[in-house]
Amino acid sequence: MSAEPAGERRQALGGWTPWPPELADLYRRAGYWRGETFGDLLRERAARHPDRIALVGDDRRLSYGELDQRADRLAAGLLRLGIQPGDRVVVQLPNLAAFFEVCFALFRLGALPVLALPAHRRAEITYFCEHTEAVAYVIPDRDGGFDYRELARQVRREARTLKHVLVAGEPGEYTALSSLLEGPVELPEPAAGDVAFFQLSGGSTGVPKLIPRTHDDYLYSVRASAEICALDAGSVYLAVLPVAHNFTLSSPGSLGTLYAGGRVVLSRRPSPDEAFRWIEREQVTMTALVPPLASVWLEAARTTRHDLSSLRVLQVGGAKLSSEVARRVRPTLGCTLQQVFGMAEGLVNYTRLDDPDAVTLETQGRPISPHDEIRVVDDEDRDVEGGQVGHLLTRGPYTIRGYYKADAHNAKAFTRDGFYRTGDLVRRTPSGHLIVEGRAKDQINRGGEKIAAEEVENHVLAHPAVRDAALVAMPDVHLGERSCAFLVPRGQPPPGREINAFLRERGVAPYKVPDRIEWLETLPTTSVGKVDKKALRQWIADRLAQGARG
Ligand code: AMP
Ligand code: DBH
Repeated sequence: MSAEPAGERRQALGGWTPWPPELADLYRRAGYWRGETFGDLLRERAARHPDRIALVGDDRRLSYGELDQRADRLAAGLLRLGIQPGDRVVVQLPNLAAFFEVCFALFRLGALPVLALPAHRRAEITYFCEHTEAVAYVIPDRDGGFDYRELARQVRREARTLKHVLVAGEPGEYTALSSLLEGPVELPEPAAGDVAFFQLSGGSTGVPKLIPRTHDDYLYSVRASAEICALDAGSVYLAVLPVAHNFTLSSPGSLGTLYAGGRVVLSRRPSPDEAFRWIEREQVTMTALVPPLASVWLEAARTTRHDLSSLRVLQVGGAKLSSEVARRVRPTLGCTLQQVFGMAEGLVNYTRLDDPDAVTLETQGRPISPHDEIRVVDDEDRDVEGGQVGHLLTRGPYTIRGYYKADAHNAKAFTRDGFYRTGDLVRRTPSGHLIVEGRAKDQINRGGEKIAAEEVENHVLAHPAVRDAALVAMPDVHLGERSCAFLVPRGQPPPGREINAFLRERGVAPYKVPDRIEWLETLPTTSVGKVDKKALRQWIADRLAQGARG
């Protein structure tokens, strides 16, 4: 454990923006940043209750003691392999216990996990490897019918710094994680003020953005979240969404549950079939879903044979939950709804478990911390009148000051005084609760999966038959939004499926492939000559509404 203040120590890792020293001091004095690392946390819990079960999943049950030991032994093996403190390792694992073994081993070593999602493909993974100069890439052998070994072969051809591919599963051509467990060795002690890992942003620009999170700041958000959600040793948290996602990991998620000494249950798939079985079998008390999944669960719960009565809290977040669906949670599942409006960049808002129904059903909660600074501003960064809709800006003890190695973008994504421009349009109630009213960023929120329009447009523009491209959101009853690509052809437009096949070929994650393609002769522009995406959204929404009527 190291209580050394980050500002007074040379950062091994460049390319990230620490908090200003005055604020770092304030966050330490307020007791938010405690100089504790994730490695310390697990060590302490394992010493206190070694035999208690920490993780359940893929037919394994790991106690706190076992997880702690395996993290140490894996760290030793990784070190022997040549992975050094400060090295970056892209981790792309589904909901397996191995995810935690690997992350805690890297935390102990002071190497930095880069948390990819299982849905990412060659384009994203290669970019993460190159941008972070990663030395290793960790994959499952197969998951959900997809062969990650083949993906690793492709990534390896392009990512020059990559030295190792490690696999959770059958070894084959790659090193199996299980073969790396060695007798524990003396490990370096990372400082709590250092970057612990990289989280991903849904982004709104051409390339995905990486979010550097320190032990100090992330652990504060985890600890405070566990308190807000009243987690304790009796809590059983079911991870349904990918474990690497910020929501599932930290709000309070699996890390919050481990913090509280509870049990984390890992569901490989989010379907009610599998999840309901886990809820009954492990007496799950809490889980977290995106809105479309919440609707599917509510439908399935009406006729299920499984006993779901252990469930006390259902969290819903990642995209706006309609109050109609919100209203069905208690009558159908008999548990408390908690709305969660968060972002991997930091700020997380929760409705509190004892909030009145009006707040829980109609708002997206309020911030974790008394030191979360919130501003709601107009287009010129002037604070709006109370209760008006405006852009949400925030800074605080667990909100980043800049993306990793992204100076040009940071100059736009943060104000000069360090507020993060969330890109969300919100309204603040007199009680300080936020209501998400829309979005100003160029992004599609496809049922909680964020798609950066520009990133997809760039991929589409690489197709020889496409002259111009604009990706916009279109309304969808199930997912809230889906993506529609408006394309201008060079000559004869090819069939839309050819464009989509082209994107898959380029290794773009499937959720980013446009749900619909419309060909136009030109893209409409605004008076200042920018593509008029508002008009395109309106056009496709009208078109869909007509279709629904007619
Ligand atoms: P990211 O920055 O990729 O982690 O995505 C965070 C974004 O997801 C937020 O800025 C919002 O746009 C969106 N989001 C998350 N939770 C909610 C919610 N409960 N309601 C509406 N939007 C949400
Ligand atoms: O959507 C998100 O990114 C999100 C949602 C809820 C998040 O990062 C979080 C909670 O921490």
